[in-house]
Amino acid sequence: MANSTTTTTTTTFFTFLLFFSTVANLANAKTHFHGFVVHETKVNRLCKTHNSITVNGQFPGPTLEVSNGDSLVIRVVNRARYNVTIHWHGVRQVRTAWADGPEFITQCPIRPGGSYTYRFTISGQEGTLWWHAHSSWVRATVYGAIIIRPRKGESFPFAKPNSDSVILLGEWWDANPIDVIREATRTGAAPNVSDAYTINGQPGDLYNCSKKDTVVVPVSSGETNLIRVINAALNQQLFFTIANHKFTVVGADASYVKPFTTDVLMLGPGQTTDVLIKGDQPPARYYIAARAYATAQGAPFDNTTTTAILQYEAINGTSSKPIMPTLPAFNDTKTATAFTTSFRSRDTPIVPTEIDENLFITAGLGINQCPPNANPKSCQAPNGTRFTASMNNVSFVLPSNFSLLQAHHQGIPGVFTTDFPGKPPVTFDYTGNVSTSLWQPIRGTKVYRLNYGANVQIVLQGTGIFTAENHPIHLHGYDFYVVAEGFGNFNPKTDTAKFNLVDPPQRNTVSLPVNGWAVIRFVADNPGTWIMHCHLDVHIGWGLAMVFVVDNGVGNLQTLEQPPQDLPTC
Ligand SMILES: *[C@@H]1O[C@H](CO)[C@@H](O)[C@H](O)[C@H]1NC(C)=O
Ligand SMILES: *[C@@H]1O[C@H](CO)[C@@H](O)[C@H](O)[C@H]1NC(C)=O
Ligand SMILES: *[C@@H]1O[C@H](CO)[C@@H](O)[C@H](O)[C@H]1NC(C)=O
Ligand SMILES: *[C@@H]1O[C@H](CO)[C@@H](O)[C@H](O)[C@H]1NC(C)=O
Ligand SMILES: *[C@@H]1O[C@H](CO)[C@@H](O)[C@H](O)[C@H]1NC(C)=O
Ligand SMILES: *[C@@H]1O[C@H](CO)[C@@H](O)[C@H](O)[C@H]1NC(C)=O
Ligand SMILES: *[C@@H]1O[C@H](CO)[C@@H](O)[C@H](O)[C@H]1NC(C)=O
Ligand SMILES: *[C@@H]1O[C@H](CO)[C@@H](O)[C@H](O)[C@H]1NC(C)=O
Ligand SMILES: *[C@@H]1O[C@H](CO)[C@@H](O)[C@H](O)[C@H]1NC(C)=O
Ligand SMILES: *[C@@H]1O[C@H](CO)[C@@H](O)[C@H](O)[C@H]1NC(C)=O
Ligand SMILES: [Cu+2]
Repeated sequence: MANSTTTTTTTTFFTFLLFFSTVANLANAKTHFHGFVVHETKVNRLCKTHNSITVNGQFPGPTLEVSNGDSLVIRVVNRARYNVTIHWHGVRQVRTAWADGPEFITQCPIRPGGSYTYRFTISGQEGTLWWHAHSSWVRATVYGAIIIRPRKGESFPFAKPNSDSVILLGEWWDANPIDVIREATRTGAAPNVSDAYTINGQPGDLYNCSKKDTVVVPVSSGETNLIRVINAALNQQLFFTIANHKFTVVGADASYVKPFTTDVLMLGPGQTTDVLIKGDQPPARYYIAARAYATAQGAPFDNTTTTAILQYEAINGTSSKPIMPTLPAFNDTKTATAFTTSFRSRDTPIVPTEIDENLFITAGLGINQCPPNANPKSCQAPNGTRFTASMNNVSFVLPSNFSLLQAHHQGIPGVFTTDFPGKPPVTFDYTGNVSTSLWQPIRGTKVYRLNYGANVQIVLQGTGIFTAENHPIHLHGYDFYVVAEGFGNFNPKTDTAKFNLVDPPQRNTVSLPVNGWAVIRFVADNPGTWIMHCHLDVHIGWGLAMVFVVDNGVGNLQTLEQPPQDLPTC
């Protein structure tokens, strides 16, 4: 199946690197060159063969292994029939917003037959990130892991594990995922749910025709494995567990955390969690399993379970039946919350305290009424409507003639407006029974402008419009501190006292609790146009997004680089 093609090996250019910094150990930093050819490949899953879009014929795509401080040069050639861009999820892209990837935000799509070379440097991040297509639903099969190890001569802030493995959780449709989203765009209804979840591209034992391909993760008695878990699913938060084994969580979203132990992880799409597991159980075969954490009341979801097998070295063959773990109930918000509130930054970071921009942003679904003369086929959400979603009542619309970054950089008018509201236009009981008169947002390509270096706080407030739901909110270009989260409506009088300004975790994707709120802080020290969106692709398509335009600061080091020569045009 996987006819992997050339990925160019690592090369070092000392002279090139001298540009970046004068830090002595940078002489160890490397530049990694890769070629990503996006094309159709036959992939057989659930007893059927599909022509899936892949990178280099691999599904999941190639793993990028780098060290903190390294640079990457990745030439992407699009030989597929869809527009494609690649996003390096969680990579800060300091001054290199042109390489971030979301279509129509930082670049126009790479059209079929086109190519684009992404150039960026990893700085100050260690752990696990990932890359994925950021165009329509192409990322259903176009994704892979990014492993960032400590710089040469530096070490993990924990005993060196004996082995290191990646678990990419994905979602599989027994259909062309692009057809699935196009159908939903046409009808206005929710897209079909997936038919399987996957671990490293394989559904596992519990699905038809999957047994012989089930992923096996080896473990040796007494040894410690570092497992890098990534939720690459399109639309579903997932619980993750291994029978009879405990996890020690050591990192998330490429930042280290104070180690804590747990039996189960919950990851929203976009999030990564690095865990240590010990081979401390009787040699046997144990299921690794993931299934949905589903919070939208009454909404259909894929309720299947994906598995892989943790197999002790001492066990021969595949005869013994693996031991199955118990997974939390699909609606076990208590377990999800216990997990998400256990994170503490490993070190004592400098959390911004003097806030320059105090924003309050609601996030939730909505309903668009159809005009009386509309074709009923295009209004198949409940009661002849169309689904939508918004932040502060603005349903985000992508531009089509220029990327926002180009428009911003070149001063092209008419592509966006800078009137994204810093607070909800109407105050209401966000998590109560919201009057249907408030359900229909406006549409717009509205951005919020930030001065370079501004200290930003955002209260993200979920709404109960149509149905409350947990939303994984992802910010491009930044890691932010999650200083607090809670249920109900955020109350500044009582909730501010609960902020953790001592050791809050740094993340790029926060799990916004169902019918609740989360407060994040960051320093706007990276110029560019940065989208903040729900990482459930069904919601981003409905407009659950907004964009920050961060201005340049003073001098070169605070200024966006010039656009690359080969930047695609629209
Ligand atoms: C979505 O599901 C419906 C009902 O099962 C099916 O008829 C339709 O073909 C599916 N759509 C796609 C694009 O697979
Ligand atoms: C497996 O195949 C059988 C027979 O075709 C079918 O009845 C069953 O629903 C399938 N199970 C799954 C999980 O798809
Ligand atoms: C999944 O949903 C189907 C129907 O939608 C139901 O028949 C089945 O029992 C559910 N499975 C689990 C594990 O809840
Ligand atoms: C596994 O196989 C090896 C070689 O075939 C054999 O020496 C060993 O005893 C086997 N171990 C178990 C636990 O069956
Ligand atoms: C979770 O779902 C079960 C049924 O599947 C239901 O009995 C229970 O009340 C639900 N719990 C919550 C917190 O919604
Ligand atoms: C649909 O209309 C019915 C009858 O007017 C109403 O009871 C129900 O709440 C509506 N549902 C939605 C989702 O608007
Ligand atoms: C770009 O598209 C927008 C929206 O369609 C339009 O208003 C604007 O004039 C266009 N800008 C240029 C320079 O073509
Ligand atoms: C929500 O409010 C509407 C209108 O006031 C009312 O008809 C409906 O019964 C309420 N629903 C709930 C669950 O309280
Ligand atoms: C959103 O804006 C529309 C149009 O002005 C309005 O009808 C609706 O009530 C607003 N909803 C909220 C939640 O602000
Ligand atoms: C592909 O991108 C171009 C802009 O670069 C756009 O005009 C076109 O509509 C896109 N195609 C699809 C199928 O979205
Ligand atoms: Cu969402």
